[in-house]
Amino acid sequence: LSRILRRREKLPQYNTVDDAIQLIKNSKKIIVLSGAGISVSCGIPDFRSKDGIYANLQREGKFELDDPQDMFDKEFFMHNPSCFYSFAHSIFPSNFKPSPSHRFIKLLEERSQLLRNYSQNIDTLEQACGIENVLQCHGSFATATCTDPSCSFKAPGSSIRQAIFDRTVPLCPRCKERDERRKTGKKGKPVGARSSWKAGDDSDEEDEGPELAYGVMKPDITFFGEKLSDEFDHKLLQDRSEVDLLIVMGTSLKVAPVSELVAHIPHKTPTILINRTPILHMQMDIMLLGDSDEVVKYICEALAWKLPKPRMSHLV
Ligand code: CNA
Repeated sequence: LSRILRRREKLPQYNTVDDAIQLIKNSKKIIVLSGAGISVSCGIPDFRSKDGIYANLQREGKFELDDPQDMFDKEFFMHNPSCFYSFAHSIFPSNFKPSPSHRFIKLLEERSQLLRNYSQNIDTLEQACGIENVLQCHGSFATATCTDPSCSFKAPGSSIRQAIFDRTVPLCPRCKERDERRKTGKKGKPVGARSSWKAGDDSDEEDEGPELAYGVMKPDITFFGEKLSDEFDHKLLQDRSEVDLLIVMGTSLKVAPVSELVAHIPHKTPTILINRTPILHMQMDIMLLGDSDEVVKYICEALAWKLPKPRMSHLV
């Protein structure tokens, strides 16, 4: 559609790799919409590739999920947090290094060409790479919050790190303290959290119907069934009038509302997709198909740009 509209309005058409290179060279307000694909070369699988997390969860079958998406579903988590915590160690940002694709985004920022990086990733590799103008649309492991809405205790992600690697469920220290006080004051059963939750333990302590995981610490990553922060809408509203190029990188654009960003920017804004697989449900002006690291290296070579050295300053 954007092509047709642009043709009708006699706006320039963009089709080739050279067009992409010139657009990247000359644009001053670039939005980069990135996804799990740009962290695959760092050793973090994406969701939907054939060797991604969903396929692995299905293949291994050890978590007995009806749908692999349940692993990141809020309602499922509230019934069975131990399932997520048996698995979370494999995606927790620890020794991962930013990829050339992250460094390319940093380079755009250093060149004052980056309007904003809208990242769907939760691995905090943007911060590790020193990208400042980033919005982590789906949150990150940098912080964690208690699932009990009457508590909502917030702590740094590092406070649940050990539990993640031990594959146990981290309980909220504030709720634990409150429960202790209740117990000693003999004021009855604590609300929600079971004090002895362990990975793989999904037995009910008492047969009182399904118990919800109140009083459990949950990393501040957006699960299915959770709303995005208002910041996404606010920033997009602000950026859509300024953006002069959209680069979509390493994402299947299957997760709304972030995927809708593409439709919310003006149709005259050129769009470039850098991805291993094509995207057919949304119109892009130019598709550069392949590993994003290789594509950005090619672009940098053509422009005689040097990728910045990776910085390693982990948030978690
Ligand atoms: P996705 O749906 O798994 O899509 C990933 C896309 O990247 C696919 O289209 C792949 O073809 C493509 N791809 C894979 N490897 C490469 C590569 N080397 N170079 C270029 N493209 C590649 O993941 P999305 O990001 O689209 O989905 C959004 C989800 C994924 C968000 O909610 C994230 O939180 C979630 N996620 C994040 C991480 C992470 O933080 N690293 C990892 C896994 C999932």
